[in-house]
Amino acid sequence: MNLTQKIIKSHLVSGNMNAGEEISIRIDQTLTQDSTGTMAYLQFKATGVDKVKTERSVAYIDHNMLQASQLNADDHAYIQTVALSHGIYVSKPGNGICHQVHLERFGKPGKTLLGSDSHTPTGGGIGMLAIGAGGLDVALAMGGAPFYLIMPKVVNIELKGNLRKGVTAKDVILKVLEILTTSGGVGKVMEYTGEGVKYLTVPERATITNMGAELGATTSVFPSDETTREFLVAQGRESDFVSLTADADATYDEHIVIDLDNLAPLAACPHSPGNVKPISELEGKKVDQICIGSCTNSSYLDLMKVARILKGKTVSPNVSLTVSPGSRQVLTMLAENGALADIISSGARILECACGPCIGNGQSPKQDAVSLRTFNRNFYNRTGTPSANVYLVSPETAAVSALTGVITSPAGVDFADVEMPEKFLINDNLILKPEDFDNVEIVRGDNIKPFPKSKALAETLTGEALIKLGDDITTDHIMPSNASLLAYRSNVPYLSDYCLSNCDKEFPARAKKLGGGFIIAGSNYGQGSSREHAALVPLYLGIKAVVAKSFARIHKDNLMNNGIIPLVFENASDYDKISQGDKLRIDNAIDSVKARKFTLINESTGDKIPLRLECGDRQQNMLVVGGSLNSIKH
Ligand code: MIC
Ligand code: SF4
Repeated sequence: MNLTQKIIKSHLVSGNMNAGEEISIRIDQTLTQDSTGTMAYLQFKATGVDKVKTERSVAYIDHNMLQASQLNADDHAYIQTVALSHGIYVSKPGNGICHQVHLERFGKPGKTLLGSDSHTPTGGGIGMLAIGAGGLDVALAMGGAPFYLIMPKVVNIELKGNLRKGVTAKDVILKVLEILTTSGGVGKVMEYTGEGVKYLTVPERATITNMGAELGATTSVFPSDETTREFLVAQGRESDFVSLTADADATYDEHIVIDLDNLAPLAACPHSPGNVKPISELEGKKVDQICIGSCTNSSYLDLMKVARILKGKTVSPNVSLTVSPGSRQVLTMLAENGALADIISSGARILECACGPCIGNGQSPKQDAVSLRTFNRNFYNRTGTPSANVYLVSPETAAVSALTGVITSPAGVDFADVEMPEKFLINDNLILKPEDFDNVEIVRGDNIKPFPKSKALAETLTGEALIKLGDDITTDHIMPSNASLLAYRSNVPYLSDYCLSNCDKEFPARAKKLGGGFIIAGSNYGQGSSREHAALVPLYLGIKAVVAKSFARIHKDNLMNNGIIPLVFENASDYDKISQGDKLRIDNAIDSVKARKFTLINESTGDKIPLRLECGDRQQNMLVVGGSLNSIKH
């Protein structure tokens, strides 16, 4: 067996491990973050379960930190109190980004982790099967329910050789994105093997598994080996180590070889992580802003390299450079060894240990800016500046370019090597343990509104094609997140006025006026975030079905969990037979769900369009009763 199969087998609750069939697995650990957490905890409460049933569940507060009004602090207080009262650990604001902290303090090789954030696969860097999901799925897993997924195909990514100086783990995952594109991982797990693995530290492996989310993959995983053991020893957690690798005769569904020796620095160009070009083709482009950080590239190792490059130098006059350390552990270590002083002295602005600019929570660049970011997503308008162009690069490329003011390759730049520490600085005093608190009173501020409830499926679905979208629509298009909207993540009615506003500002008003209808889309609809709001808000607006050429995994599950039917064109060319404003009808919806075959009648043109529903038996039943929570009540 390969490693993916081994971990799945040891957690299998139902189903057969044949790629494409629905299985369910036991979840050992969960994580939530604040911008998906408030909803997830409201949903957890709706299950009626008192204490979580997992080995470890952690609620992180890391996304929404601006506190420009009381709203953010209301969310933080709700999460802290609701989590502690249900047996969940809390990582307080300032402790760091969920994925970085989880890797440092909680992740265990061979365990399963379900997180209400699409970059949960970061845990694959330490040999976990770590999967991102909507808040409702995470809420159910906290309550002890298994997690349902389609048994993935397993892609072997074999790493040959070793990286040259200036070429990084970020360039490895950018290469994989160049090969597979942003939908090439759907229904698959990326499993890394080969001699190159042993040269990659755990944080570097985590960069690769983190950004594997951009492939649309179920997750990505590295073996747990001597390097993993050393990392856990350095985190004071040697007892959490187990050795895990694929069998020598393991088989895979696909095989990709990446020759690390020949890799060059790369960048993902606007507006997709899959739009990859060599840095050599971009060199000399003037840069206005550089942001170093995010769950992809903010480890001790990353920021030490940045400090070495910046030491004794000054950031270019045209560039605004920000650095957000991934965790308080990283920040404190940099402070203690003097590297922080080197970064500050260069003219960089130090932000708190949080997602910050990555989710558009501050640092929106100026009009038409070129922004270099070490993050994982450069979707249109994610920065909050629609005209900005974001390039995703490694911390080395970012630091070197900050000094020159133009995109510059770090290959050949001389800076002192950085070693992994033998001991990390361990201070868990910002992690609250539920066992230390009795009778916690849940604090629920006015901003925290109930989540919308879906109804049982009607026999006939009618409505207009409210909008017709192209390919690769992201959840940042469907439910934008920026500094002004993030504070309303627990207020679906408020958010509904911004649904799809990145595509068409009139959409929310139209949907409200017409009492809902259909969304028509191209391929890979819903790529990106796990935010369930991209389903809850359409549910609130009365969206009955989304008809697309194909869907991204997490968003499709979120739609079904909330009773919205994700339908796929039987013939992709039928996409052309629907225009915005056409009157659409589906008869016999319940039987169609059971048959997984639908006929969409376009009353405006007379066309009858065959559609299919790609889902398992469980999801069929769920759609009929109107979503996951209704199904559980039944
Ligand atoms: C993201 O990187 O897009 C986010 C913000 O972390 C999201 C979660 C969210 O929208 O709250 C994700 O990756 O799932
Ligand atoms: Fe936070 Fe950005 Fe990572 Fe999402 S991708 S968890 S916003 S740092």
